[in-house]
Amino acid sequence: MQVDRLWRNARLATMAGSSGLGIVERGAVAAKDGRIAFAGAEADISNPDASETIDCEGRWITPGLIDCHTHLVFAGDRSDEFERRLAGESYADIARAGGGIAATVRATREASEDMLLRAALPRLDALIAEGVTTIEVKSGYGLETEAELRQLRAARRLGEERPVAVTPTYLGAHAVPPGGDRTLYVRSIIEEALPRIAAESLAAAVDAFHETIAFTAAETTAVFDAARRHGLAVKLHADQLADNGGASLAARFSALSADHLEYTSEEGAAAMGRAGTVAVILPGAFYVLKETRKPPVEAFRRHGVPMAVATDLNPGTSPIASLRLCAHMACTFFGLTVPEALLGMTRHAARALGGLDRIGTLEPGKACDLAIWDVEHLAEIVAWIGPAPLHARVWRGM
Ligand code: DI6
Ligand code: FE
Repeated sequence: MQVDRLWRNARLATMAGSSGLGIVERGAVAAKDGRIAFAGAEADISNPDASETIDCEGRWITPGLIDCHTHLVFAGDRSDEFERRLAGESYADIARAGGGIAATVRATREASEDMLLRAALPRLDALIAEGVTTIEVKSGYGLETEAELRQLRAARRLGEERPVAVTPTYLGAHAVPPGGDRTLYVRSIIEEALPRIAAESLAAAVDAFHETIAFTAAETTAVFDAARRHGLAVKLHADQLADNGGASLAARFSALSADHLEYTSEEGAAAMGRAGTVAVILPGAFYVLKETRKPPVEAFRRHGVPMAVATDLNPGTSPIASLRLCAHMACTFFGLTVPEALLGMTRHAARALGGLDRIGTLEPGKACDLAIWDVEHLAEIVAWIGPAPLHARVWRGM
């Protein structure tokens, strides 16, 4: 077998197969033209002829990590809101006083595409430093067509500036623009923004914030119908603050994922299971908002709903640029097991992006995105808070 690079003397968690982590002791991975040519037991690779061979000295290799829910591109800073919350104001109080999402919208509208890009890069670099090789990035802080498109273009450029794959999502339905008319705004999403985003391939999916404080089921349905007409996948911020039937709505549209889900009912979880919709667990916002209601993890297990874990990185409710910390919190707060957390940052996160055929496991034909860990036990990846025990990160075989 003629390959470009061969990583040998490794332990693999391939995340492949229908259950478990796909562990291979004394394993090897080979890359050719940026893709995985081989992943398995070293003894099974026939006549390896590699331009470069790397001895992993028994280290663990997992697929590169995937952060499948971020709001990474925005301008401005809201750490004043952290202090205000410490002084007793609630997230809702601050929003009513013109802070919250509206504050980020003001700053984002004033920023050029270059400024948005420059502001986002350090946050992206923090994720890259812990082994992330694919991120999803949502718009939703422009709330007018041009500003939304600018966010999506900045997101796309992140993937030109750094060795990382970026999956952009259009979240025009994040909030009604400050001072705006909600009917007109939803119409502008459907008639103005979506056709342009589809024509310019600026987003792979469409998301909406379906909550009492944001968009109704009827509005969300109208946006999703339009997304479908343009051949775009959908995802949903669902049941974060109350049970609004968000999980069932997402399932009705065969959404790639429904995200947050703290208040999701048993029926909602069952509907997601039938639809194959991934549950994206976001403990960052739960922690920052000091919420107490936890997502129904046991119901997701019972109904065979794959669980992904993501940062929800945003300047308000989840100012967290560490996917590993969020995996740690998903275990501590919500009771995920370490294997569930690891699958949630790889295989199931890939599925939440509609990308399981390309990324998320160590299998021939997939992108050769690897995280090589300086750990004895895989649990160390999730157990420790602080710098990642990452030995090396490989993106597209390099
Ligand atoms: N879920 C959230 O918690 C937020 N957006 C969303 O879709 C909050 C975003 C912010 O406060 O900036
Ligand atoms: Fe979010």
